[in-house]
Amino acid sequence: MKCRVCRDPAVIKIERHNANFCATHLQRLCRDQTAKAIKDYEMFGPDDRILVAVSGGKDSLALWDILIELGYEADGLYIGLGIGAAGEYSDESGAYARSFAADRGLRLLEVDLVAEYGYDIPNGSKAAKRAPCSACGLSKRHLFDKAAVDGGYDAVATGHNLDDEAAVLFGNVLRWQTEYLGRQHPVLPARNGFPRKVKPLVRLGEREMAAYCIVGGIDYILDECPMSAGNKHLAYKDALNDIEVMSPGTKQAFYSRFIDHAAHRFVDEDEHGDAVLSDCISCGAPSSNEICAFCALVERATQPVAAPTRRKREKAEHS
Ligand code: Q46
Ligand code: ZN
Ligand code: ZN
Repeated sequence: MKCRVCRDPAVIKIERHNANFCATHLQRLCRDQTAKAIKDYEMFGPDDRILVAVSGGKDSLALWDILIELGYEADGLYIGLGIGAAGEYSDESGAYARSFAADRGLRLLEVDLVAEYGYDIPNGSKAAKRAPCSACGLSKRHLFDKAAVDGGYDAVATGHNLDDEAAVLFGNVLRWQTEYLGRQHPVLPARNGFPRKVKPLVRLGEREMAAYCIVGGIDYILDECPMSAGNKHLAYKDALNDIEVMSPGTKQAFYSRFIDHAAHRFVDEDEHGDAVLSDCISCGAPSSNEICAFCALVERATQPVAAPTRRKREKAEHS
């Protein structure tokens, strides 16, 4: 197996390009594909300051590395979510993010949910009666937006890759959730007081991102989030991978052609897109209600869990 570019021994075969790549040319491919996505979708310019949402996983660390290699000014933000037994999954993820930043002299901002807001995702989501990923997504979105606005960043960049985005698109299409289809574009412009959001890795798959980290000596947390079990997107990814084996390139075509030719048709379906917002009376963030969804979540997540009623106790004892 030889590299398509230099004929040295290859480290990866990428079926959808019908080509093999050595370590050097895999790195170049990943950087070129990211640069192409940034340019084609007009994500940001050379003088923009970028805030990278860093989880300690392969995608976000690879993204941060690539942006720095491409010459962008990019800081990271890690949010401690308190996930895992005694928060240990989050502690470990944070350690990878910190050591990546320290080794390269990069600036990593941090927010800790427990220390600063009084709840973690496993317990807070239960108290607020929300699915963990829903409470987690809401918390992360709010805190990334806030950090970007407070820090004067021009865009928030996340490490969503082609597999992630194709799986979300697949799920939205299966159920024809047209209001979500309008928000699948890899660039959401700044509006209503929210910062611009971009996904520069949409031309790269999960395997390439893992290989990019391995050949570049980027250590990342290998375990999936323990709360992701049962997540429908994992099943959608598996289904798309089966199709990809039969027909390499389908995943990329499914996603890119939708974005390039059809996504604009659904923008008006996003009912929140042009809503007139006021300031949350608690935190000042843009909100369609008096209190924003995040502050409402914090309020519910930090409420002491009510003791079970006598009826529930008796039911539990007899079950
Ligand atoms: S971290 Fe959070 Fe993910 Fe874990 S709880 Fe769900 S949303 S799966 S990207
Ligand atoms: Zn090569
Ligand atoms: Zn608020």
